[in-house]
Amino acid sequence: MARTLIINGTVVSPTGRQLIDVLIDGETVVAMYAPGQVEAQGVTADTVIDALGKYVIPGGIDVHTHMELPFGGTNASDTFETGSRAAAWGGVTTIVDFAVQRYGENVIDSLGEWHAKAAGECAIDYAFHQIVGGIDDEALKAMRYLTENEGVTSFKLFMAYPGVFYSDDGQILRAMQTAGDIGATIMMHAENGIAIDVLVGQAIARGETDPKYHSYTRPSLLEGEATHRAIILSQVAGNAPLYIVHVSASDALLEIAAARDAGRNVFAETCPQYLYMTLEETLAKPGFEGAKWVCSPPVRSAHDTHHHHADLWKGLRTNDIAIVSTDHCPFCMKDQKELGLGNFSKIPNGMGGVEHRMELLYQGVVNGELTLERWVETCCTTPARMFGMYPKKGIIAPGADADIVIWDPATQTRIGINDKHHMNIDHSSWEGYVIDGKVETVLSRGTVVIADDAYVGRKGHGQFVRRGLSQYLV
Ligand code: DUC
Ligand code: ZN
Ligand code: ZN
Repeated sequence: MARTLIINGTVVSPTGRQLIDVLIDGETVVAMYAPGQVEAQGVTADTVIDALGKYVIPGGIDVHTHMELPFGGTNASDTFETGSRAAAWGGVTTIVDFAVQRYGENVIDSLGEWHAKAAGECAIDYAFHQIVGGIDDEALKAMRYLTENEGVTSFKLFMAYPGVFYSDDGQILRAMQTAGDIGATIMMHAENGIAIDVLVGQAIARGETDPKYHSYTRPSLLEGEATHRAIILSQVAGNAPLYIVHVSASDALLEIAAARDAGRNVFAETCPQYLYMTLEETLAKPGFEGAKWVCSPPVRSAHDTHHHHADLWKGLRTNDIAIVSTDHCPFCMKDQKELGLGNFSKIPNGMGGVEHRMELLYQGVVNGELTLERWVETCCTTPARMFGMYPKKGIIAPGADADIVIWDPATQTRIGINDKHHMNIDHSSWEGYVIDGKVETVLSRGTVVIADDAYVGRKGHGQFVRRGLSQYLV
């Protein structure tokens, strides 16, 4: 098997940084050497990568992507092929995507459908969560089956989107009771969709149809309320593991922090759009341009009583928010977002970001919001532990998969449709952002997939990862 040595780099983990050389044999990290030991011990390799002046970090893990998601009468524009390749360009070596069961469909069949979409297509490794859009006796049995047999141990429910993915409180409680019983994690989209639909109907009736009304009709109070309700239901279900996805607002974070202070099994993620973007600079752009940023929960206003950005960064530092994912769910403006011309509620919800999460969060390090170690922890290591993939994924250590990113802190990355942009979307939500630092080289299970500003990977290299239970539960 081919041996690769990465020399002279600074290896970063959640607990520190160290000058250390890394030896890979085939797909696996097999040894790590203090400076001078490679020469002293006569270690040789087929390929030597010099990482002098660079950070050597575990491959990024994005635990929230929606490749090809059917939504709003169309499908997310990245396939597993294009989306996983864009992820590799962004220093991501594992994605966890969502298989979708809608009301009336069979859960196990729907997982099979998602396997068929992804198999043989991916540039990097992939795993699945399961969306359960119709909780009934059969679906509850399937949750148990998937957890025990299929390496799918987390289930997303929606308190939003009535008539599409929505579960009522009784269904949520039953799913949480099952999850608590089998040790699985419930991932919750926490927005009060019933109340939101009333506000949306009233806005449309008043002629308020522009994209910005998407955010005005989904107030942060209704994210806070749903988050509170989800937390209480998980408590009633015996402290069932609960992971709040895509937290966008201080209102929700306050509920999560209180639950965690009380010792509950409550965890949370946020996404770069909620750390950087404001309603005024995105959705409220003139005409229909704001449609590019229609996602749910929405990007929040800079004029809210809460300072959402500052609170979310703080939540990341205090671990009330454990993970940064992207909710990557891209739609082109042409023919897709355009479905909502004249009616914001028909704009497919979602934006693309799988390529830029590592970059945008590294900018948080440069800006003094996070330490280098916390960057690695929130983007690489905790995702692996939260979703049962550690220590195979999420860390550079002997025995781990050789999923490794070499990061150049001395170069900049310009994001934009004519700059760095490899996702299958006709625009970039991050157009014009200039980031300090750059993904230089990416290895997926020992194979170089990005080097010298080129994709050198292969469709089908990525393998399905069977996951265990969350490693944060006692
Ligand atoms: N939010 C989005 O913006 N898109 C897809 C699903 C979701 O919850
Ligand atoms: Zn969601
Ligand atoms: Zn999502």
